[in-house]
Parts: sequence; structure tokens; C-alpha cells
Amino acid sequence: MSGKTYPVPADWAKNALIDADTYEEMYARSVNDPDGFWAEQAKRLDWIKEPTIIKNTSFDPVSIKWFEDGELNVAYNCIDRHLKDSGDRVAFHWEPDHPDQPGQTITYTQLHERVCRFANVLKSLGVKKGDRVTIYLPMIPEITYAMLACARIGAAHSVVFAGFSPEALAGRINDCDSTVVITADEGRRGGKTVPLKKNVDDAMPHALGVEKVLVVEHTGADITMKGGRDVWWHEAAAGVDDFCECEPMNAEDPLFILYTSGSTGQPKGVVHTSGGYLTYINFAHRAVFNYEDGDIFWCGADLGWITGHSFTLYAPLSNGATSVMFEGVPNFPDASRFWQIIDKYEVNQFYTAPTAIRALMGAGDEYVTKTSRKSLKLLGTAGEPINPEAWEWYHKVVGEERCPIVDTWWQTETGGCMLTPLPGAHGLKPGAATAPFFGIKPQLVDNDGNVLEGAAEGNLCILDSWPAQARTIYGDHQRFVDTYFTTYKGKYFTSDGCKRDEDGAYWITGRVDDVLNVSGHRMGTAEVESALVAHDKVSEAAVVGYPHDIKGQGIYVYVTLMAGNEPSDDLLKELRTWVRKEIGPIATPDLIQFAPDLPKTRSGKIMRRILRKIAEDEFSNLGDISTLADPSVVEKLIDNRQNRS
Ligand code: 6R9
Repeated sequence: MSGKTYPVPADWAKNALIDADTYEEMYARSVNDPDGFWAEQAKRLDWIKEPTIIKNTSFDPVSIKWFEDGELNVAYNCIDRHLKDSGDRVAFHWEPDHPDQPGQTITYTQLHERVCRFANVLKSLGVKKGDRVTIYLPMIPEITYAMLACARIGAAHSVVFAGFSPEALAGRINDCDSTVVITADEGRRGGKTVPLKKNVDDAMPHALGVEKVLVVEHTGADITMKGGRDVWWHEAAAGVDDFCECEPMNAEDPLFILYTSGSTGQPKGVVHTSGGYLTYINFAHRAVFNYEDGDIFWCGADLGWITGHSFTLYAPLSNGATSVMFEGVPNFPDASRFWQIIDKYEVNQFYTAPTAIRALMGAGDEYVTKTSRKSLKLLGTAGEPINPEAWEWYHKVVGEERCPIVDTWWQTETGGCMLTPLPGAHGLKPGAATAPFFGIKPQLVDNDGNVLEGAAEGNLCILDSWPAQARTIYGDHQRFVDTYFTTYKGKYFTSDGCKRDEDGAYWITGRVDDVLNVSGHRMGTAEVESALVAHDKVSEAAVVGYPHDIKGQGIYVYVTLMAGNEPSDDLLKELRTWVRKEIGPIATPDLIQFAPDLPKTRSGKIMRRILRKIAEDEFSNLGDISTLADPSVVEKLIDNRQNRS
């Protein structure tokens, strides 16, 4: 924790939408009178039927409903309601992977027409209100059409990040019984292509419920189209009407499912609903980023993750904003790419992940300083803890000390930002997520559930519901209850560790469960382990994280081989490739150690605590190892540990 605090700059205190006094007054009202507070915020949206019941929630037993008698359509709120006055306003500046490729500008009127066509195509493929549609698309405009088309006709979308493997895709298709999958011929990222349609083809033998695959032509690559199943989007779009009515949806009808990693087993299909989700993120977009009409907003997150769902798509569009959407990566063709895009579109608010900031910091200041960035007013980060050094660089070199940084802590399950400084209200502490957003009641508890007051470090819980909270895990409500509300009964347990300092500011210290955060991507150690043991030469695997300069955490793997197999460089490569194939490139192990034995308790449980310490190079103090079945295993592991440099 760095001791520094940057006070709220005078012009921000004066001109921001929310200053310190307003924050205190509004926060008090949000927690003392949630009904009154959120009824007022709900007026930000256009309702078909205004809600009269606002909050109806309990964490014990678990039942979460917001605005339950309200009716609305999310796509209407994101598009149609802006058409009358602002149809010509740009909704998205779409920036391609390489600056020499043609970009696109999409106005709200154009967005409306394309989303309507997309909706009509989905209907023609048999999609109805209440169905689930899997979207496996790269960061191209069509992914926004596909998501909004689902919202328009009342189908829940399940976006699967286009970096996931065919195996991972098939699992997610099956879990929510999608009969329609939307993909593209290929994706582009950093000058490389990703064979999306081929991945879908490879997933099909494992996803037998899929009836139709809708394919967007993007790179023009040669792909195979299967008769009767595969449909080109551009051909289908030409044959449908350019208007489609919005389906009236109950506030509690699902808007989307998004799969995320937990500490055990299969990824969970986190379910978000319509009215509460949109109200909360619409408001957060204004309050956290100080978004004002006319600003150009850029959230760099991929639509495969929650940050993309909420802040690349739904929040900015529901506020009628002009957003930037970027297909590529921060360092291609070179490390100036982000800053050049900011200059090109005169971006006012820029939101990205600490891992990107660390990587760009490593490339050198000149890539930044040769650009102007004078349009920037505010910077944001999300996804993982930001180290103070990267924060200072972002603040000084990128934002020229003129732009406040909002370090927003939240989760797939929370839908929107939960802890964050507000730029006009809170002094900034590099690395601190700082203060609760409206309606959020954080609490720190120790491992036994005792409440910790004042300056303390413990496990972060949230005491009461907020409108954008996930409602369930698709198909497994009991898992929802067990995962989030059982460790500390009656409280939402975030699985994050957290410190509160003397000033009451919150500092997230990272996950306290077996979830890794690699470059801002959540990954269960259990998922990587089960991919490894599926390899026929592997008998056992244990996966832990270790500190990594750029990725935040790297993936350290201990592998025990089946009898008759010897460690070799070829096998190392084979295992790396295997994990990439099973899960996707983001899960590629950084370090693999062949371990003839793993440290286990007498009851056979792997002692991860010890494996973590060895991976972190902190083995001088391993704690009590006397409960191990064979303590000598540890020394061998230390002797053979993988070098990180
Ligand atoms: C939005 C998102 C959630 C996990 C979360 C925490 C970590 C997110 C953070 C942060 C420190 C921040 N996390 N934001 N840690 N400071 N500002 O990333 O959702 O992909 O579900 O990840 O990410 O550990 O529990 P998700």
C-alpha cells in the first residue's frame, strides 16, 4: 500500500457530477432508503410499465428481485429511445486490428436497422423469447448487433470469449442448451487470425443440440459451410425486414448468461436480468466516469467479459454515448496504438486493465509522449489489483497528472462497479479501490466470520443486494446459494481479500480462493488441472499462481507423469499446447515443473499452500509441514523448482 493521496483537483470538486458532500448525502440515502433511491434511478430508463415494487431481496434465504412488476426492453433503451433526437449520433467508432484496414462509424439509426435485421434473422432461425443464443464472435460491430438483437427479441445471450477453445465452447453451449450459435469466419488480433468457424466446427460433435450456425463474413477466409446448418449472416440479412418490434420484458427476465471461473469444477453460467442491471450500470457510467452527454467514451474490454458487456456495450449505449470499439491489442503494430486511437477519436474517458498498462509501461514512455492525449479527462482500470508503480505511470505519463484514475473493483457476478473512487468526491490512493458505490454495504470478516471494524484486513463481504447483482447460476440455483451466501451466512461473499485503511479506504488484495487472475482473466486452478489430467501421460496436476510482472499472476503447474513417461522438453511443449487446445491461449502454463510426488496430507489432499510458496520463491518459511504424509517431497520440489527469470 502506498501512503500517497492525491486530493480531488479543485476543478473536479467544482464541476464533477458528484462532489464529496453530494456523495456522502447520496450514499447515506442509498443505504437507508434503497426503495426511494433506486426508484429515482430507475427513471433513467424508459419503461413500458413503470415498476411500483422496487427492492425485494433477501440473502437468507436467497431471493433477489428488483423492479419486479416493471416492464422494459433493454435494446429499446440502448437504441430506439435515442433515435428521435440523436439518430445521426455515432454509437460506435469501430477501429480495426491494423490501422491500415478500413474502420467503421455506426450511427444510432444504422445500429437500429442492423439490430432489427439481426433480430429478424434470429427469429427466422427459430429463436424465441426465453431461448439462449451462444455468441462466439470477435470484437467486430456484428457482436453488438447480435447481443442487442437477442435483447430485442427476449432471448438471453451467452457470449463466449473468442479466445476459448472448441472444447470450452462446446461445454458452454451445452450447459445452457443453445440451439443457435453465432460466429465469424475468422477473428483478427494483433496481426494474427483466429479460426473461429473452424473452432465451431470442431465443437459441433460435442454440442449435438446446435441446429443453426450463423456466420458473419469478416476476413473472407475460406471456410466450410455445412448445408442445412450453417447460414451466412449477410445472405440471411438481405432477405428480412429492417424493422423488428421490441419484445416487452419483465425487469426480472434474463438478459444474459456469462460463464466465469470458480474455485471448483465447471465454469458457472452467471445470470443477469434486465431492469436492475441496466439501471445500475447506466447510473454507474455517469457517476464513476463522470460521463456527460457528448463525451467520447472508450472501454477497451472485450465483449467476451463482463466489463465489455457493461461498459463497452450496455451502459454507454443506454446513455446515448459515442463509444470506441477496438478489434485489436495494445501493442500492435506498436505500443502507441491505444494512444493513437485516443487521439484519432478524441476520447474523453478511457478504461482498461492493469495488465495492459504494465505491458505498455514496459515498452517505454516515448510511445505515449509522442501522442497528444489532450482530449483525455479521466482514466479507469478494472479487472485486477493495480500496483502503485503502474498506477503512477498511468497517472503521470498517460494522464499528465490531469486525469483522475478510477480503480473500479467489481466482478462478473456484481454486474457493475462496487468499490471505486468517484472523481469529484474522493482523493486518489494509488492501488486503492477506495469507497463503496451507491447502495453497496461492504464488510470485512475474518475466516471465522467475525466482523472486523476500523483499519483491518479480511475477507470482503457485501451485506445487502444491489440492482445489478446476478440472480442465479444457470440451471443450478443451489450452486449459486452455496458459492456466494453460505461461507458467511446471509452475506454475499466476494472471494476477495481486502484491507481497510485508517481513512476507511478499501484496498483489494486479490482472490482468497483457488481462482487465478491472469492478465485480468479469471481462471479456476481446477479447470487448468482437469485439462492437464485429461492428457494421457499425466497422472496428477496441481496449478497455482505466482507473481508475474506483466500478467499480474502467471500459471505455475506441477505435473506428475504416468508411469513409463519421462520428463522432456518435447513433453513440456506438448503439455503447453494441450492446455491451449483444451481451454484456450489465455490458460497456457507459464512454468511447468515435473514433480514425481506432490505434497499431500495423510488424507490425500494436495497442500496447495506449500506449492504456492515454492512457486512464489518463498520457500524459506513454508509453515507447518508435519501433517504431510511424506515431508521429504517438499525438498525435492524446491530443488527442482522452475526459475522465473
Ligand atoms: C470486472 C471483472 C473479478 C475479480 C475480482 C477481483 C478482480 C476486479 C479489480 C480486481 C483489484 C480491481 N478485480 N477488479 N481486483 N482491483 N479494481 O474483472 O470481473 O472477470 O469476474 O473478475 O477480478 O479478484 O474478484 P471478473
